[in-house]
Amino acid sequence: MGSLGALLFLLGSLGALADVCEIPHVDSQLVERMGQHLLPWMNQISQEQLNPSIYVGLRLSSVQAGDMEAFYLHSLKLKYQQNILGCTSSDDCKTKPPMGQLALYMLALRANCEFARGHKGDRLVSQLKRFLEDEKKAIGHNHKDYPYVSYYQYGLSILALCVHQKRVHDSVVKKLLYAVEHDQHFYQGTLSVDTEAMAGLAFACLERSNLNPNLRNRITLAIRTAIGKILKTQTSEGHFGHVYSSPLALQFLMTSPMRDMELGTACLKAGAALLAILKDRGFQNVLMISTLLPVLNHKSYVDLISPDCQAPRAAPSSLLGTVVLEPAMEIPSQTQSSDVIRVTLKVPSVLPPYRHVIFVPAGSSLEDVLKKAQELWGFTYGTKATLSGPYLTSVMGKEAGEREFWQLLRAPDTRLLQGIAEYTPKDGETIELRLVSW
Ligand code: B12
Repeated sequence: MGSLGALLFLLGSLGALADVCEIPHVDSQLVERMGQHLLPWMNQISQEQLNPSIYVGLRLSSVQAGDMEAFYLHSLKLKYQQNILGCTSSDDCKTKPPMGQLALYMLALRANCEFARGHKGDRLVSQLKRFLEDEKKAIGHNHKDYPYVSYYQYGLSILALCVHQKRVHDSVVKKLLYAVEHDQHFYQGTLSVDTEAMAGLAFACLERSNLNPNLRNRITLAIRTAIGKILKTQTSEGHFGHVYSSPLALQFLMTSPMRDMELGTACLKAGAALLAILKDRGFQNVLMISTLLPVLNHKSYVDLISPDCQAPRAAPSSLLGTVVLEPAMEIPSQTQSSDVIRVTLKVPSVLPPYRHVIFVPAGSSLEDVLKKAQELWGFTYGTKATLSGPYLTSVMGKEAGEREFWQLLRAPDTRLLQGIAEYTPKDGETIELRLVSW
């Protein structure tokens, strides 16, 4: 081929790339480095730390964790199946893992090419269906009330049942359709990109599986609506919403067979922005990494409808296009220097309001600041373990009530994009903990 031919070929392939949702090529070393972050978590198999999202992320990615994968799935089964079988009445179930986690566990089973079958499978399916019915009732006939838990977990549960080819009633799907059609995934005036993307993934699965044929046209339209809304959130750097909502948004956008220049260009830009962050070692949170890994492998949760069951796992590292993870020689830790920084901690939502200057080593997390304040300056707080890390539940003895939460802000009014374990305040910052409704 002459040089003009080569140029035309290149332009042609770039053109083809830019009208469907694809991201730029990712260097396998970068993917491996990110996968490495999951290994220490896979060694923690205490009930609290087990996270089905890790397993799903790995199985939809080009990295493999060898024998640890099978062992991890086994631990997940022990945890969740014990819970499912032990849960006979809805009262029992209050102390059990949240339904969204059971949904993620179902995704993990499917990622291992298993269907929810038999006594245990049936229990799992009926629990999720019951959860969806309860949520549907909470939303109410006129769609004006809120689900008890969240639309995010509502969408996730429909998705999980769908990849197992389990049909939910049209009335259940209609609530999620209505939410997308009527902008109900907004919070404090901003679209929750993750919630919209999760709904989109559920619809994409339903559309492909044709489980609710009566709603087919409405589902197709809702997918387009969700795509349009997410595209509108793209920032000048390229993220959908912001850096941490881009991975799930991309998973959803990648499911679209639509050929559209705006979509193609937006995805390339979002992918390039994520890669720049990756090169800068930007992702530490295990949930985020496990959501991003499939994207880097051009996959999404919808691929769990028919996962690749032929490809060998945990085989030699020479498998074409795959990387078998080995523990890194040195696990990078948070860089803490001998410099000391000054952070002001402010809690106006309690009486008397709390305000104190705390000195911590540079590089400390917000959690370190809270600990120091608790140790030395009369501050108290409580957390609960979640799949995203420690979630702040109470401050100065005040527990967040139903539909309330302790919001993390940098003064005067910037919402933090990370939780207490990951956010590292800068010298001179004021951090506010504010009790708000959501
Ligand atoms: C719904 C939701 C909320 C709800 C949770 C209440 C509820 N009943 O669901 C509300 C609005 C209260 C909320 C608050 C916050 N959220 Co939020 N939230 C979500 C969302 C959309 C779904 C979570 C979920 O159901 N997961 C599925 C279930 C199965 O997993 P789970 O572990 O059992 O779920 C629990 C935790 O996720 C926890 N949770 C929710 N948000 C956060 C944030 C952090 C940092 C932690 C540790 C836990 C946590 O609430 C869930 C229900 O109990 C996720 C999006 C996502 N991709 O995960 C963002 C997400 C987890 N939230 C995020 C953030 C930043 C926050 C806040 C820190 C915002 C702020 N500035 O205050 C606060 C948490 C502050 C605190 N007190 O510690 C980020 C975390 C990014 C990161 N780097 O890790 C995410 C990923 C959104 C995003 N793309 O930016 N959130």
